[in-house]
Amino acid sequence: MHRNLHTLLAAAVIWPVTSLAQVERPRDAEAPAPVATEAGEKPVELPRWLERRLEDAPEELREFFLSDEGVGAYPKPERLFEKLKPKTREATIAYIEGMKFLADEAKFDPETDMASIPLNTDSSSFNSWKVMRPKEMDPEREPGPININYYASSRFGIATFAGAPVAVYPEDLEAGNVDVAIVGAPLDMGSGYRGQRYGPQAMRAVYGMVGEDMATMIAPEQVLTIVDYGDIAVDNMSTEISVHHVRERVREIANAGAVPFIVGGDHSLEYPNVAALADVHGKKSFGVIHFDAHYDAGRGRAHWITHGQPVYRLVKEGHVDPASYIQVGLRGPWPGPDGFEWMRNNGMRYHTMAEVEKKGWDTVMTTALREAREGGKPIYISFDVDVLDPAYMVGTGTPVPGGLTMREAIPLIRGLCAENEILGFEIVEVAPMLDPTYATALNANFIVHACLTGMAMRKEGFDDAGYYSDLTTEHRQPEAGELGKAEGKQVEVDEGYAWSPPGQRRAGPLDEGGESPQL
Ligand SMILES: [Mn+2]
Repeated sequence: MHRNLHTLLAAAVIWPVTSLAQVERPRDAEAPAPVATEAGEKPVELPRWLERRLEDAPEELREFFLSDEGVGAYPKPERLFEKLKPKTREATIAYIEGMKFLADEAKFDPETDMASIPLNTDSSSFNSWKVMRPKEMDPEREPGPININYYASSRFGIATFAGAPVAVYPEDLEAGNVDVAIVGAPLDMGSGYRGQRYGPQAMRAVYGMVGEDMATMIAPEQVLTIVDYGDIAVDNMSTEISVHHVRERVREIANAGAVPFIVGGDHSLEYPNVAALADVHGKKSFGVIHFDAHYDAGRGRAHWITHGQPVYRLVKEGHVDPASYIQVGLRGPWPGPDGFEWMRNNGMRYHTMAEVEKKGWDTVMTTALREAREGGKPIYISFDVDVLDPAYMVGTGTPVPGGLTMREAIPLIRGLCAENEILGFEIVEVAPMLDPTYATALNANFIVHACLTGMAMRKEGFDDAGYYSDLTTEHRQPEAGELGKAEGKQVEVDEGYAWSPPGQRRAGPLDEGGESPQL
């Protein structure tokens, strides 16, 4: 799904292709030729037998074979050599011609390919998807968050993120001194596995984003001013156009002094979200903690932005310093060695589930929490829900087994958000239509809740991931019960308690000669 094209091509080359006309060429005295691979890697030496077989091959073919697209496309060139070894010289040449044919066919051809996708700029509705209503059309009101619920309880009425009041404009965020603006971004065009556009509405529809956190006895909505900032408009025919607008809107939230919490949508949103915060707070001024089964630093594909490439583009454009980027939860088949070497070479930290298997959860996560703090920078959290095990997160496009449990994820997120200044948070890849239960949206809400709780802890002065409420984590018996009794705080037993309403007392079990009512 996120594989490098050349790796796919190399894997696909398993059949011989009709040999092209052989061209005689003078023997090259210089051998063996080093194979060009990624910068910094050791060049691969061709075995002598293969070197001899290629001596008479056309120069062009030989050059191709020694390039990044030939042997260089193979993470393990020895495997290719093993495959070629039993072949005849002619069959070897034919095989390499086949490789070259596929590599050439995959490239852009100005004769037959569209270099860009043209848009109808004559359309009178070109910007209609994102044009904002003039404020003169609104009824006059004081700026600030608006409670749109007609019930005192937020559980009914009109669904909003966290049951929170809504804010419409940056002035509302400023006037309300809003701490957290939760905003939807229903974009799923950056993924081949769609349905993430339904994430925001599903997460508004179920509970779990606020309320008392039992570990800390802190209810984030009582400490933080939280609003629902609506959904950012997207053009679900174009990721490129959409991310441009998302960046403008996230920037608007951060400029108004609120922390944006972006509910996706697919992971291509990380690019505009982080770039927007770099616009406001400065490039490389904050770290990113990336929770994901995948590293999402793919590159070199036809589309500049997809849900598999935001990390590379953020690094490449200089918005984030890879040395302040921590990846957590990676597993499954992607990336291969080249991806890990890229992360290593660029100073990026990563904590895979393989590392958890090797060292244990507590050790690895203690390290991750320490690394986040040691950066000393504020942080942005990018939470791709596929970091969770599919048992807890069925509704996502690219699930990978062997992930985090909710019991592991909640304290980790809570701790990160308590110990660090949070500049922004995104939760992406929630595709609720893939889940016939409501668990996907529910668990996604509880992840957001964990971060809101951490931010509330920090605001209350509890900025330590190890903070727990004594009340909920220690029963203190028997001393507590004895004290309760001495202070008259214990329940007074009343056997007739629920048998009849007050004032209409009828025969109950306490009344002599009476009969117990039949229930
Ligand atoms: Mn991802």
